[in-house]
Amino acid sequence: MNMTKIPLGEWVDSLVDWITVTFAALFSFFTNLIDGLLNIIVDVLSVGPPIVLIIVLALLVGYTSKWPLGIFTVVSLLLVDNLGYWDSTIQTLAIVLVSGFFIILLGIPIGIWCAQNKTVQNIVTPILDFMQTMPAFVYLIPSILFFGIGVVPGIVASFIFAIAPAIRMTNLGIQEVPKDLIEASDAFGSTSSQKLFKVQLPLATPTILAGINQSIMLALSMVVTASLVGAPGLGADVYRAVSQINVGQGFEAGLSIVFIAIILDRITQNIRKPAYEKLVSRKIVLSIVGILIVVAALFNTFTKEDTIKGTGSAIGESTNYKIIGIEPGAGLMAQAKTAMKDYKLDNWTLVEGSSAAMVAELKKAYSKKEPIIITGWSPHWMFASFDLKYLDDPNGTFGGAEEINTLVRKGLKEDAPGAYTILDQFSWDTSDMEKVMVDVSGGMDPKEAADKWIKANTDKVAKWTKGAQAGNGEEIKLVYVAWDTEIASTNVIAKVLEQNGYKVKLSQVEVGPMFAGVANGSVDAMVAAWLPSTHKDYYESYKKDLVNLGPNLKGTKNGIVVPKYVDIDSIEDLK
Ligand code: PBE
Repeated sequence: MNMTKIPLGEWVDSLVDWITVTFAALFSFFTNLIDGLLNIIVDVLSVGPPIVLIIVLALLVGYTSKWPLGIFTVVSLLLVDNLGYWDSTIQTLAIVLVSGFFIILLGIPIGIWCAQNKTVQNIVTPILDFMQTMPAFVYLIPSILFFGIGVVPGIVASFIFAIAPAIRMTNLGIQEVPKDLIEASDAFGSTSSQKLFKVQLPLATPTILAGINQSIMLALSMVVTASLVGAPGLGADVYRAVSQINVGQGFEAGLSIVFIAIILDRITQNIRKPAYEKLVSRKIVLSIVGILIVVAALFNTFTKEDTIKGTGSAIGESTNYKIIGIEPGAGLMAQAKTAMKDYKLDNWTLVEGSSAAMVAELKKAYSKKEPIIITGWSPHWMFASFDLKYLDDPNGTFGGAEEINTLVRKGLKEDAPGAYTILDQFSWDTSDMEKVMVDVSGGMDPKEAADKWIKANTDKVAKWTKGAQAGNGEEIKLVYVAWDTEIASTNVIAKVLEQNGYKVKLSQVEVGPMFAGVANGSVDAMVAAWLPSTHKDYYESYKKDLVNLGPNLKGTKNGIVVPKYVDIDSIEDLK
């Protein structure tokens, strides 16, 4: 049956476009609000040396959940600090606290409303089901467009993902209040707000708190996902570890998340009936915590002023000292970090995320002619779509022109000689690759774009397949990272292999796994090794276990890129 596809995706696209434009002012208000709140919390949490916060948290955990857990808190947080994850931990705590704040602010009133009004409940319940089951990744996409790359889209996505239990449990808690108590309070002629605040809410508190506890745990579970769009913290450490297959770092950062989870869980679970309530009343403890927060905040506002002034550059001020990066494991990111050291860009941060998020951010800034600084590489379609320039790199940190190499697993030559020959002979020019990239960036399916290029370049393809024996439906597994360059090349070579009798399976992975996969033979080949500089580290660690078939493309370039309207020319101008 040949029915036209319902353009649901297109509709959502145009809806999101429309929202992005129409509510731009509102979104930038929220971005600033959330960012501001987050900064305050980070400042407050890091007001003294780590041990201050460790002691405060330990006392709080001990007070709510008995002294052994207090000691556990001290030991575990000292370990986190010792391993070097303290700053990340603060970031993660702050992200969870901000999401938690908004969850409480909105979740409880909505829950109450649901409990009081059947219609509202009937409308809200399916929405909550939808929010909880839609994969959380999906929220990240519009969030980047609305709130830009960084921590804010991560917080928004966590909020959407995590608010449901708070609403549901508030609703449930209130509905579970025994009927006779309600009748009694009605009989005494209490108004509905008296009934709510004096009877329903107090009785529902345990259930409500259980909901908040669950919501906060869910928000914490989102930190790794949020790091894909540039949220810093322990989640970013885990993501970086995956992307570079760094088992040790992954374990350390993961363990730190576990500690934070235990601490937050115990505090929120037991705060209603603290273990030592008889010794010190809850009111006193909460007041002390409140006073500490206020003192820390005041201390910050008075000491902060003069640290920022004097070091600023105009371009730094207007971009918030941010360089928008890509996947944490990319060679380009390692180069950018080295460049920041070489050029002494101490007060700048390199935002980790993904190539797609970086491009989204570029598009957004470009349409408003706002300054933006990104990590970039060529060939790339963005140079055709936007007026961009590389910043001069007088120190040569980004290396010179490079080649993209084809790497295959050992033994492929014997197992699939035809595929080996084609992979070996595969080579094209930047202009070829750009044609495929432009089509893909314009919305064409990568497979289709590859097919189109192949049809238009039969002579080139004939050279690749010359003398190659045809396959017999053997499976060839190709790996690649979702960089625009690699999406283009991998799809083209995949199609050519298919046309020559192979069954090709493509897997999209992170950088480290791409090299590791070819080296350990679990996949057959990749056409994405940028050498000699970009992927030097990966290549050095895996080269003895793989076969290098040489370059498939020459003349690539990496660097720091800005739109032409940005008034600087060299990386040195960022200082
Ligand atoms: N790149 C594109 C990759 C290689 C391909 C420059 C973003 C990297 O930095 O690892």
